[in-house]
Amino acid sequence: MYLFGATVTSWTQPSGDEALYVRPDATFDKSKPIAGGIPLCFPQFGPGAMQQHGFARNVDWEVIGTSADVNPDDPEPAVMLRLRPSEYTKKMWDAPFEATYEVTLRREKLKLEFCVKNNSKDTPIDFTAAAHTYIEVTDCANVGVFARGLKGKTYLDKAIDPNTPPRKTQEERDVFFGFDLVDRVYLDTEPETLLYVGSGAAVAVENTAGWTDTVIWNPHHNMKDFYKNFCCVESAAVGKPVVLGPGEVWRAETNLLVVDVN
Ligand code: TA6
Repeated sequence: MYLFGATVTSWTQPSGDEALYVRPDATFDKSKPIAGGIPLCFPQFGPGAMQQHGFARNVDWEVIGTSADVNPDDPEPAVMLRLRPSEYTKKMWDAPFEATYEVTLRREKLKLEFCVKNNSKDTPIDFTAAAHTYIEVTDCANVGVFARGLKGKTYLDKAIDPNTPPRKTQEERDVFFGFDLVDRVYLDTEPETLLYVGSGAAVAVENTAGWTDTVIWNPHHNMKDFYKNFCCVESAAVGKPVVLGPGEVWRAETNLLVVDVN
C-alpha cells in the first residue's frame, strides 16, 4: 500500500497468486494517480466540477494508526490513514472534511473501511466516491470471465456518454467482456458482486456498509495492449451523492474475498 492516494497495490493469496492488477503504464513518481490496485475516488467520482475522480488519489495520506508495531503477530494487521484539507485540495473543494481509510488483512479477506466526517458546525457537505478496484483476470475475452450479481439492475452507461450517461437495465444475464468498452455505474446494487476471473476462482466484492452502487469497467481497445488482463469492480456511491450534516460521519466498508467456483 502507498501513502500516495492511500492506494493498495497488491493483495497476495496464500497460494502466491496476486488478486489485484496494476497497469503496466502505472507510474509511482506522484505525477499522476497510481493506475491500478485500489485507487480511492473522492470527493468526486468520474468527470465533473473538479478533476476526474477527485483528489484523494493524487495526494499523500498520513498514517494515524497501525497494529503492526504493537503486535507483530496480530492475526488481523491493520493500518489507518487520514486525509485532511490542504491548500491544494481546498482549491478544488473547500469543505471541512476529514477522511480515514483503514485497511485490514483478515484471515481470508481484505477489509477496506472508508469514513468521511463533516467537521463543519453548521453547513452540510456532499460528495461522490468509489474504491476503484482493479482485479486481475486470465483473459477478459474468455467466456469464463464475467461479473455476476447485477441482473435486473439499472445502470448508467458511461460508454455511450461519460458526462450524461443514459439509463439502461442489465438483461437477465451476467456481464461479459471482450466485445467492447464496458463502463457502467450499476445503481442500488446488492451487497455482493462476483468477478469470475477465468481460472476456477472468483473475487467477491462485498459492500457491507455505505456503498450503494457498483461500477464495472473494462477499457477494451482504449488500452489494447493490456485490457484483457483486468476488470474493475468498484464499490461506489455515485447515483445519489452522500450528504452529511454538520458533525455527521459516513462509513463505507468493502470486503474482498477470493472464492473457489470450480
Ligand atoms: O470507473 C471507470 C472510470 O470512471 C472510467 O470511465 C475510466 O475512465 C476509468 O475510470 C479510469 O479513469 P482514470 O482517470 O484512472 O484514467
